[in-house]
Amino acid sequence: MSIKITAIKRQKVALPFTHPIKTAIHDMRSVGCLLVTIETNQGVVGESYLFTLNGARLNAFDEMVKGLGEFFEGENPRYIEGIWQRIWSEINPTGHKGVTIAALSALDTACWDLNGKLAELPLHHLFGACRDEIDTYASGGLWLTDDEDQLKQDAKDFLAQGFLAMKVRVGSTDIQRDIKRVGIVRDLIGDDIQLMADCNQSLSAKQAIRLGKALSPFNLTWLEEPVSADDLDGHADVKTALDIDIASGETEYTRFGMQAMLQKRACDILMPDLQRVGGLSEMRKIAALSSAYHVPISTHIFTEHSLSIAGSAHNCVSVEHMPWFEALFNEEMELRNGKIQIPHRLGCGFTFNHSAIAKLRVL
Ligand code: SMN
Ligand code: MG
Repeated sequence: MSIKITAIKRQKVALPFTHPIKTAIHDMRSVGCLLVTIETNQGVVGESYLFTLNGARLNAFDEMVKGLGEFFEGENPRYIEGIWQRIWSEINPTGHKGVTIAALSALDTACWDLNGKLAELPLHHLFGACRDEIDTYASGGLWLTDDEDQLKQDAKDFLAQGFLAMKVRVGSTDIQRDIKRVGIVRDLIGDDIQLMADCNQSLSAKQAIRLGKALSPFNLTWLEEPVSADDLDGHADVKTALDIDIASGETEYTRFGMQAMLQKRACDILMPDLQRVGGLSEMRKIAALSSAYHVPISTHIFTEHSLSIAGSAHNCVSVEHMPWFEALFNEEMELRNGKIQIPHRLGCGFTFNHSAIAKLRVL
């Protein structure tokens, strides 16, 4: 019996945070997730998800997954590249950024999960592996809303969990406050732990250069999204003016968006986001494109589902560790000596925990 996709199932859940948190541009109380399951005539399934902050406009994403899911129904999942291209052509009038691409991303990644299971391989083995563990940094804390005590507590918690790197949010309207906050974290963690700082696009190029210079005593691993994601020239100006590496790319879509960033020399480290790039198919192309520019990549959020890229893209230097979605899965990410172990389970290696999901509030 040849393998055939029989249905695409969708489910909406909310994962509330313990308290509201902020970056320079995000005000967050929860994430709303759309869980996507591809079913087949052989019982094997592929799973993935997308999310919106606070569950905002999740219904629009749900509708788009429903619409694009029709391209998968009745198809052989092994022809994933053909399905991707048919969808790319079909969505031309709707657009090659935003909701269409997020929906395509979730379906594509679920289809890769399915293909890994069919091949009876972990995805990094199917893609061609280069490593079994990857550097990571703790990102689920050190928010712009954190006061001095909370910053210290978050940093202590990260160290206790075994992280050797962490990211602090900056980009507030008060540059002195940003400098102070980075100093507090650096003092607490010492010189041997890596520290990154994320401006979340809130600064002008001049402000970012001023902040970057003022932060130079704190030996940051990178300064992230210093200016508006649309301002590639501004990115390049900041990158040229500062010694510190500039990381960016989480807001950009598909290899075409990344190509523009690379051509403009907008960053030292490219940060593709699985939901925004178009799924694992597109993420692999972006890793290869970036390597042609000698630019390393570090994946954005989606930790569990980006590990196959970390295990197969030689120029992937780290993954962001975001714990927000852990409750969705039966399996846990494993941190050993500060590195995430790339699972040797089949497909993406993370399966939906249906009993836990049933208890989450369905939106
Ligand atoms: C970020 C993005 C989206 C939500 C929260 C935080 C941030 C990061 O830019 O890179 O972690
Ligand atoms: Mg960021």
